[in-house]
Amino acid sequence: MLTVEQAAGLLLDAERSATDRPPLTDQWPQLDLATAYAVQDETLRRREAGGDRLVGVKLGLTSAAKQRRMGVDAPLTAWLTESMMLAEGDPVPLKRLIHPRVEPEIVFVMAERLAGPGVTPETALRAVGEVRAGLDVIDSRYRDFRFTLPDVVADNASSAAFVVGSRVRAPGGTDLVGEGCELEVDRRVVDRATGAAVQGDPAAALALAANSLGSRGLALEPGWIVLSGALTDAVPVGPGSRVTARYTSLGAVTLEA
Ligand code: 0L1
Ligand code: MG
Repeated sequence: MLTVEQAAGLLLDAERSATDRPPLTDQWPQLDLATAYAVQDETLRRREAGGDRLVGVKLGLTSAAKQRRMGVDAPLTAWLTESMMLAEGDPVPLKRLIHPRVEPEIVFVMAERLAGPGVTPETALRAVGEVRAGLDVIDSRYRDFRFTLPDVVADNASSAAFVVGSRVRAPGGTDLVGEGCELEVDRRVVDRATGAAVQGDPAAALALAANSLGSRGLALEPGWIVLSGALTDAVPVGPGSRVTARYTSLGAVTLEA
């Protein structure tokens, strides 16, 4: 059994020392989802106390295929902070990561506040200012990416870094469900998907985030970035890797390691 504060400290220590660890639930089997979100919030509080700034939210495990692979049965939300932001062309900070993987995502930039309950994909999109391409760099603090849903919630959905593409699309002008994406590693296409892979519709994932935050008395705020969830499987990155997500209308975004 651990306290929320102890669990947050263990996860941040693992992140800061780039050292993997066993899942929290090995020593705290009673960890439930509400407590796991309290641990996640405590890690955010400590990041902010250290000078970091909240810039948005990411959804994780939004596709049924990825949920099956990771052995969990629901999507989750987690916090994005300024220190996780990479600019296009920045290298993936391999030295401070354990076993990073990269996955393509559709990114929303909020124009207006959006709070559940009752948010639908349609009402969610009305609060969006921009749609962009993105890449999410994940780096579970758990050895071999072995975790339960409460473990990964506490670990802020394996957050490590992300990049947002420069091409801007208006939400109304983009067929998000049909938006195609090719994932290239070292200039070779390794996977393909459309926006339908993200909860059937990335706008549905956005609504899910607003409703989930709403149930905790929180909201998506104007200016926030929302990573809506991976379209394909994540690919490992190592020294010299180059990963590109090439979208049909959102343009391309690349990370090099
Ligand atoms: O962004 C994500 O979907 C990550 C969710 C956590 C699961 C993982 O580490 O693969
Ligand atoms: Mg992701």
